[in-house]
Parts: sequence; C-alpha cells; structure tokens
Amino acid sequence: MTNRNNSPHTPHARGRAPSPVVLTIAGSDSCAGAGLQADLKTCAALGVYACTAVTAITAQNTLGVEHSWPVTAEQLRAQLDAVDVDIELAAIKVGMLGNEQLVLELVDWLEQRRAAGRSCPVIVDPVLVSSSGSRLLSEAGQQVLIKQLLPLATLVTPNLPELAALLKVSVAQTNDQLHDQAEALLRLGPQAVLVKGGHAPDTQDETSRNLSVDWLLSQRLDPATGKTFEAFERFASERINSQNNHGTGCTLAAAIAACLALQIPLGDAVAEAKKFLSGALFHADQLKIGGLGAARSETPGGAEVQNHGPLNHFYRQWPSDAEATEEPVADINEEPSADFNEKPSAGSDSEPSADF
Ligand code: PXL
Repeated sequence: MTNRNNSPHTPHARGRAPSPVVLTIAGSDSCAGAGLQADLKTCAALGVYACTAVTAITAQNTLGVEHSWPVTAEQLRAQLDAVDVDIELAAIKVGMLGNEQLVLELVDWLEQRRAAGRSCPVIVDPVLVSSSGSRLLSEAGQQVLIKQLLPLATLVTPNLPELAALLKVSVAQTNDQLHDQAEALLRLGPQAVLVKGGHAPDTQDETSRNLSVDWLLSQRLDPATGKTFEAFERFASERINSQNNHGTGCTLAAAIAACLALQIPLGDAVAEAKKFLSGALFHADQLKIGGLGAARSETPGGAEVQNHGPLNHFYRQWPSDAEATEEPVADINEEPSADFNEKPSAGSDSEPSADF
C-alpha cells in the first residue's frame, strides 16, 4: 500500500485525542465548489471536523453567481453563539461576509470571545468579488473589514487583485511591489499576510515561470534574542491550468485553518495546505460537474461560455477508476482475508510535488 503523504503533520499520524474543530463562517454555494461547501469538504478531507455559520445563500452554478441573499445579523449571531456555547473551536475561517452589518456582528462576537480569553487562530479570506465578477462584499463592508476585522486576524489571505483592492492601489507587477503591499496590509493589524500569486503575470519573475508562487509575511519571535523580526517566505508549486478551479481561494484558506486546528505551525500549515490544493486542482478534471449551461449558452459573438467546475477535494480518499475496478468482493460467510481491514489506498504517486 502506498502512502501518499508521509508528513508528520497528517492527522492519522498524530494519534490525537479530542477532535479539533474548525468553524467556517461563509456563504453557501449551491454548486458546492466554493464557500461553506468547499470548506466542509476541505476539512473533512484533511481529517478535521467543521461547523458552519452561513452568511449568505447564493444561487450559482459553474457559470457564475445568479443571486445572493445575505442572512440577518441576528441570524449570523445566533449560529455563532449556538456553536460557541457547546463546541470548543480550534480555528475559525472567515470567507464571504456580504455586507457591513455582518462584518460588524462578526467583529463584535470575536472581540467578546477574545475578552473572555477564548481566542483561537482566525483566518480571514477577504472575499470581495467572485471569479465570475459578482460583488460578494459591499464597499461599506470592505471598510469595516479593513478597519475592524483585519486587526483580529491571525492570517489574511488575499490574492493580488484583492490585496490591491484592500489598499486601493494598482495590482502589483513585481515582487518588490508585492512585498511593499503585503507590508502595508500587515500594518493594518493582522499577525500575518499570505499573498496568493495565482493571478501573477508569468512575466513577473523569471524564476516563477510556470509556478504558482505565494508569499507569507509574518512577525516571528527570535527565541535567541527575544526580538521580533519580519519573515517573508516563498511557497511555490507547479502551476496547474485546469478550468475546474472554482473555489481555490476558499479551499486554501480552509486547509490552512484545518492545519492550524491540528496545531501545525503557520509556515508548515501553509505548505501543507498548498500541497493539498495542488492535488485537488491536479485531480479536478476527474470530476465532471456542470457544463449543461455552457453548452446551451453562447455569447452574442458566438464564443462558448466557459464553466468552472469544482476541485476534487477527495482525491486522496476516492480511488481512481482503475483502483475502483480492483475492489475485492467480500463474502460475509467466509473468513476475512488478512488484508480485510486494510483501508483503500490513499496513495497516488501522481500528486504534484510542492517543492521547487
Ligand atoms: O471564491 C470566492 C467565494 C466565496 N464564497 C462564496 C462564493 C465564492 C465565489 O463564487 O460563491 C459563497
């Protein structure tokens, strides 16, 4: 049996006692590629239990968001409190917030938890606009996120356009500009900033050609001197060009939250999460979800509308077709064979390496 992931950080290797729980606060995506549904699948795939607080119901498919209805602040608060009075949270992941009232409610709740000495890592994915161009946070909500939510974040995970939008500057074209913008965001109060370079032009950096490069800027404590210093770390993985890329941002942030819930240190958590995302993207085309609408609708110019299907979050758990045909037929009247209790192989040698 091949073991795909030999990391000492995988949950199964850790023999942990109580189940760590992630709370995801996000919008519901009816086609289950992004939002709450992506977060739930990501945490489940990584062996971490996830609870949810829904911020908005969206009606969408692999072609884009058709409608979005935010919940009320009262409805959000009731969900947060119901979970929080009963379930110990190991990490909180924040995605789509929709409007100002919901950001304010979340800020108030997080501050109350913190005042009660019950804080845990908070990962904020600043969801502003969907990839199909629909606005997922109002302008007023964006201002509250910047001023009040970012200072409560352990980590904020913008892509290059989101980073520029939060700072009201133009999108970084060079690594120096990216570094300066990450520093400017860090000064707004989060403990760390992960800039996702998936949108970077290939010309940005010769050494990053055909790679997806993310940068983590964080304050670190030097145990020798007791002083803090700023660390700027590069995380590169093979650039995977799949059209089935809906929900990549949600998936990365949720995977980081799951790893932090497992008490993996931040830098290792980012590396693990990026490796998981690469695998889920690499295997995404095995899932054939959506496309009926794209076949029916053409743009006025005659060009086909592109649909963006979900990632394959369970690529480690779901066997490929070839493996599935090898499944043994168990006869309950017979003695179980020696390997009866073996779990299906989680292994595949085809997962792209995260190390370059
Ligand atoms: O990928 C950002 C995102 C987050 N949350 C919800 C979404 C989307 C993009 O469509 O629908 C609910």
